[in-house]
Amino acid sequence: MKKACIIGAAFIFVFAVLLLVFTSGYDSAKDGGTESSADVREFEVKAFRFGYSPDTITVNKGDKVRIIIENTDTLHGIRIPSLGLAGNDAVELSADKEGEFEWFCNNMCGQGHREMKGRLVVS
Ligand SMILES: [Cu+2]
Repeated sequence: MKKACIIGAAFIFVFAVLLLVFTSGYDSAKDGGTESSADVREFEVKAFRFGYSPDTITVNKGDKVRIIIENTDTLHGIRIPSLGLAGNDAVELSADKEGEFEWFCNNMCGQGHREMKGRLVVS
């Protein structure tokens, strides 16, 4: 009978420890998520026939970046083929790789479409 009590107490102890580990792990993951979403660097880029303003954005390696695209005359968007990204209203990325990444217009918008270019610089 005494042995059963000890086993029962051990179970309760293990359960309490697991609960503590689980809840503390959950809290820190939640805090991390909140922090990272607050740390996103936002840039507004105007897209027009046939260019971007600004046409160069410079960020630091490791930054979380959101480029918000304001299509001023018709639908343009941004496409960054070297990063496999494209968006009409916004492009989001983690700038994990250093370098210069050229972007292009994401939608056929007229004769100057192919000349529409910009640059994301990660240093
Ligand atoms: Cu275009």
